[in-house]
Amino acid sequence: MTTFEVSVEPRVAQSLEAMLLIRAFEEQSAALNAAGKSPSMCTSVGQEASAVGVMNALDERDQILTNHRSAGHLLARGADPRRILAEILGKSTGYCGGKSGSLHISVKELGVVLTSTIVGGELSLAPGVALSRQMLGGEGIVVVFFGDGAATEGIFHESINLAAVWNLPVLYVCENNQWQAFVHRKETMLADHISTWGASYGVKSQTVDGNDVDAVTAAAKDAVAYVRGTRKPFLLETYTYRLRGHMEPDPASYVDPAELQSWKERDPIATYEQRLLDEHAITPAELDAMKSRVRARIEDAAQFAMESPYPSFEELTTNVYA
Ligand SMILES: Cc1ncc(C[n+]2csc(CCOP(=O)(O)OP(=O)(O)O)c2C)c(N)n1
Repeated sequence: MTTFEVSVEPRVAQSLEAMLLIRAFEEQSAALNAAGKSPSMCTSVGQEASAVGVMNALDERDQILTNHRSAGHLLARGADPRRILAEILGKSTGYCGGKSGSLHISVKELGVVLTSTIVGGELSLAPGVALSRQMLGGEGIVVVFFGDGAATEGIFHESINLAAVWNLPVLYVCENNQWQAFVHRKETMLADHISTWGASYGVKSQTVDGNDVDAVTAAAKDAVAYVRGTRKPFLLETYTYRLRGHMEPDPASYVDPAELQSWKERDPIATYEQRLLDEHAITPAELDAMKSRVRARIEDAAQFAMESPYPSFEELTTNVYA
């Protein structure tokens, strides 16, 4: 876990530093791609409060399934930015030995079962992972992250219905970032909130401001307590916005500039920084120190990933299934 040298309240410091780390990591990944030094990846810029707030509510007993925008989830869970970046670059020091890249990464020791690049794939697996947890005993729950696009697929409805009928401890976290690759959410669904769909399956649901890390933390803590206590599913929608294109590089020329600007004004990091400064929960000097520390970690991660070797030819057929 990260330790904090600043004197601010630990949870506040942890949330802010984790969001800064994710943003810096994603911008570094995008810069490496723009420089031709990295394959493409999907970033989660703008969605940091959702990742950090939900992870704030989990503990080591819990398991996570995530989607193609997973780096933020992994970092918020405490994964090492060096090893995620190395994985994206296909290096042997990555979490999966360079074989997964950004789209299939898993981190067993942190309970991250998988990243699914098949939209909705994580939803098809979540009830099964939860069922195995139930049968093995224990109090761990399963958290599955998916987008609004995945929610419009049939598999979301099958997954949550099964979890409801079988009483499976799954926290469904829909990160409604308004975009589904190059298609706006409004073109594929009439409802504004995916959480309204939970009632159809008898599942308790809530929408939370996904750009407010404290609000997400509070809502996720309530949801986790419910799932852990009742062993029933819960649907939490974090209402947020994808501030970069779908993938790198993507100039996102299809995005309405006015809409983008309105969400930039609600940037989860800038607004949180300002709130903490206004409340004197952090000083400008502490904030600067935090940012320097994050920058140093990301520069170190980039150097580590770039200098790491590719897997050897002998490793080609190890740890893979066919
Ligand atoms: C089954 C499937 N269909 C299509 C794609 C191509 N694709 C990748 S990401 C994506 C958009 C998914 O939208 P959403 O679930 O809202 O997630 P977001 O990208 O907004 O985070 C699509 C269509 C895919 N990977 N898998």
